[in-house]
Amino acid sequence: MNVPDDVLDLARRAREITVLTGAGMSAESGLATFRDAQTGLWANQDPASLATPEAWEADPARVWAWYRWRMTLMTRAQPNAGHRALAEWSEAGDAHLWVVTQNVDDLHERAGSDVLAHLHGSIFALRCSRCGQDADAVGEPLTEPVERLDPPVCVHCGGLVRPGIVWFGEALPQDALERAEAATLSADLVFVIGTSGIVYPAAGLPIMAHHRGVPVVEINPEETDLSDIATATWRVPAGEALPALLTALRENTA
Ligand code: BJW
Ligand code: ZN
Repeated sequence: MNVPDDVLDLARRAREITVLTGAGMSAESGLATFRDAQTGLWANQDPASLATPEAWEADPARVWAWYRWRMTLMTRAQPNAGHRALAEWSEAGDAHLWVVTQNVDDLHERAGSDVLAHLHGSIFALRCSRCGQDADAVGEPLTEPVERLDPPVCVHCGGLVRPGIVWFGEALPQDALERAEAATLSADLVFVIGTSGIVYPAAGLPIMAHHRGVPVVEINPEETDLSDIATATWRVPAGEALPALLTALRENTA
């Protein structure tokens, strides 16, 4: 695959690169993106209506069943060629890469990347919804989806255990957001990969970079809310684009 000249040129010159990833990064690992049509038990449900504190308060067993099944799918999934190329680039290239992800899976880490910030938390980092203490009781593995499943109970206070992710209306982890902002401000290039760019404050990061004159490269098969501020756009899947970019960079420096 040919790498567009403008993308290659920007990548070749950059020394500090911040990479913001979204659900499209894991699509080629077989994980549905957040705004893809849901399938099976959740076919008629809007995921945004499940990812809220209100949905949890109203029916924790319904919300826990969804997350428990997604944990199973994320555990079964393997990092794809895009995750692996980012990890290799980070280790092998002249540039330093800071990976900032909105994804709640662990596929960047399993490919070998150090993730600077999980802006929306991790699905595997469970905590008590009442006292906030970390919890490790995930309950029985789920081998098929179910409509309802009682969440585990906190050993400290008897509250319900919830996934350690950020729902709509909840604050992002302050330390993760601060690290992501600092990396965005110090970057000389920002990649935005596989995100629709509609969820804030994450989508504000590349916009902030753009306003400071930092070039932004978007890798996404579709146009997004961030396309207008991108210096260069590359309309291909991440799992094809990133290995091709890494190969081209290596050829360039050989
Ligand atoms: C491919 C591909 C391939 C496909 N290769 N690409 C204005 C400013 C600030 C905030 C707001 C605002 N207006 C509204 C808000 C509030 C709200 C918000 O942003 N709402 C918008 C919908 C308008 N934000 C919040 O509530 C945040 N909190 C907050 O603002 O707190 C304030 C506060 C401060 C102090 C105290 C209290 C509160 C929290 C946001 C939390 C988001 N959480 C979720 C769920 C996480 C858990 C879970 O997974 O269930 O995070 S929502 C969901 O969206 C998930 C994702 O991380 C996030 C972003 O989605 P993403 O990754 O972009 O996925 P998709 O599906 O949208 O797009 C996939 C893309 O991939 C597509 O473009 C495809 O084309 C592409 N693609 N295949 C490359 N192979
Ligand atoms: Zn508790």
